[in-house]
Amino acid sequence: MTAALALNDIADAAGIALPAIGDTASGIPWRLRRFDPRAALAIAQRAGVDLPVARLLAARRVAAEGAARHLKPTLRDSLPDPFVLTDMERAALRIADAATNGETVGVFGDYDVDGTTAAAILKLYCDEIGVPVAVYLPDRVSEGYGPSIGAFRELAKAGARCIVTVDCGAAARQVIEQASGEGLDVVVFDHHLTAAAAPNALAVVNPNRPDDRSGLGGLCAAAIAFMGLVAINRELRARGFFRTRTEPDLRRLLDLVALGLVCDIMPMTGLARVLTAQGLKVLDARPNPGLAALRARAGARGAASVFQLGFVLGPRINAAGRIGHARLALELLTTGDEARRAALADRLHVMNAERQAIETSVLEDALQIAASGDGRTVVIAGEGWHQGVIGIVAGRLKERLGRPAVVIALDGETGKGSARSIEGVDLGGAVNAAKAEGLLLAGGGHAMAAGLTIARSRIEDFARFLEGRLAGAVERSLADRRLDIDAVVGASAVSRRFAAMIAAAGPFGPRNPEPIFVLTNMRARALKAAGKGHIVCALVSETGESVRAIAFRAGEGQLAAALAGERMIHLAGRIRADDWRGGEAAQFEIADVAPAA
Ligand SMILES: [Mn+2]
Repeated sequence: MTAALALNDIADAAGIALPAIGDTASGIPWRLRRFDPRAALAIAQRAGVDLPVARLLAARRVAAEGAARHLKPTLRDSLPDPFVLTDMERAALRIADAATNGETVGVFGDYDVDGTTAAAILKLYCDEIGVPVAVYLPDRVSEGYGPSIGAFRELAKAGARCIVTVDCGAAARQVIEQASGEGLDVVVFDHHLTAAAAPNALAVVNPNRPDDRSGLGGLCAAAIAFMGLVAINRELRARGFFRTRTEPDLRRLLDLVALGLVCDIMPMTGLARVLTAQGLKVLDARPNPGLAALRARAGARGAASVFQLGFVLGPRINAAGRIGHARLALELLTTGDEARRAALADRLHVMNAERQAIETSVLEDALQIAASGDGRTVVIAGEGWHQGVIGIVAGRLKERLGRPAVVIALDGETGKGSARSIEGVDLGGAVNAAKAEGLLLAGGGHAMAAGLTIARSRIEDFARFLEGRLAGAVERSLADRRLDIDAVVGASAVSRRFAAMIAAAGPFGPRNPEPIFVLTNMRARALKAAGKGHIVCALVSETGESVRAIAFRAGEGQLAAALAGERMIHLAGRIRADDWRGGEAAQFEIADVAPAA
């Protein structure tokens, strides 16, 4: 029996309820994701896909007309004319002028993954077409985020009259106006939402500026830079630039674009999803040599995946900017020297391990301090904490405690803080309000993440302010938590074939969540510890069908307890190809467990 047949009876019953369950191991109730059964049927008919997959697409609001293309995303179908971005034409013409005149192009980037990959994309392109290029990436600690006049002057000294800022610049009004006054043409490739008016630059390409109508607000800086290259390449082709040179194949840069998109946590919908899907193919077939070296050094196995981008390559690229300098990562991604590449991959790999060790030690300190508080928000400050890891630690703290967390690294009489929120709690808004109240020296951010500078003497006041402002929203957010289930399936759905069908709806990420399925009335047998706290087991159905399953990082927590003892249970989880074992293997990756009532 094929997976599809086994699933049809379930998929047809659109209104099927979840089985009666007891308390879940996570403590979070399960809820069946809503979808329109007629839309699912239309998708199944128009796109010729099995109903279970049509149902996933309907739940993700994919239209029937676009469903076939959704499952085979191509740039040809999805890439808009880059000129739909406000100011892109001016930007492309200026950079094309630089190329035809043999001018040096200056690039000012950022120390995070998106900023580094965006800078690398521009540099690789210029290198390939023989245009001199100078890149400046700021130091996270000594310079901080965004351009400075000093950096611009350094690029000017290297010969650049045209400077492209990537992943920054949208809020750098003063610096850019000063640079323009000194005769520099500044082009901004950014995606950050800012309250202030766009700077008076030669061109400000930013899908999130108020007068942009491109609808591409979900692109990161690396993707904007890629759109820029599409435009520049077209312009140079029209000027006959490639009559005497080979035209670069821009698709080869897509693995870097995908890395930027995933690490900047962009919504996996629309063009961002298509670019990521194509980027993953590039990473498998003809990867950036630096990424290939890093992947090999990390011992990553199996096909390229969003997981590899976000959890293997991303952290290693980021480690450079956190505890070394981002220029190491840029060099890894752009050098033509194989020995140098291997040395850099090794260095970033080691730096990442160092970063992990620092992070663990700060996290342990922070958790200890947090244990003494009982608020709905967490504000923690410490002496001697590495500024490069406080953002990650705030994120971990938020995950562990299920509350918004602010982590402040104190240095003398002031501290720099990083804040991470939970769904539905506007932490950035609260930080802005605290700044307006005079509690902060500096601060700003988005709903989910913010940064701040604070005087040591105001930390308690700030903590009280945050608690007063956010406690209600945190309570509501915690009470509303649900695990969204896509469908209840039979054991035979855990197959390579079905896993491949689901994967075609990916890559998954924000706004395109990976489907979660429920297996009912199973018993977990042959439990084995594996790797770093994982549990591997066989799930056996009432009719004796057996499914291989794994619970990652289950350790000795609630999930492990719920799996033990061969009780009758329901399981929520993902169905994936098992690249570890390879071949036709598939497995059920357990997300949560509930006792069968
Ligand atoms: Mn970015």
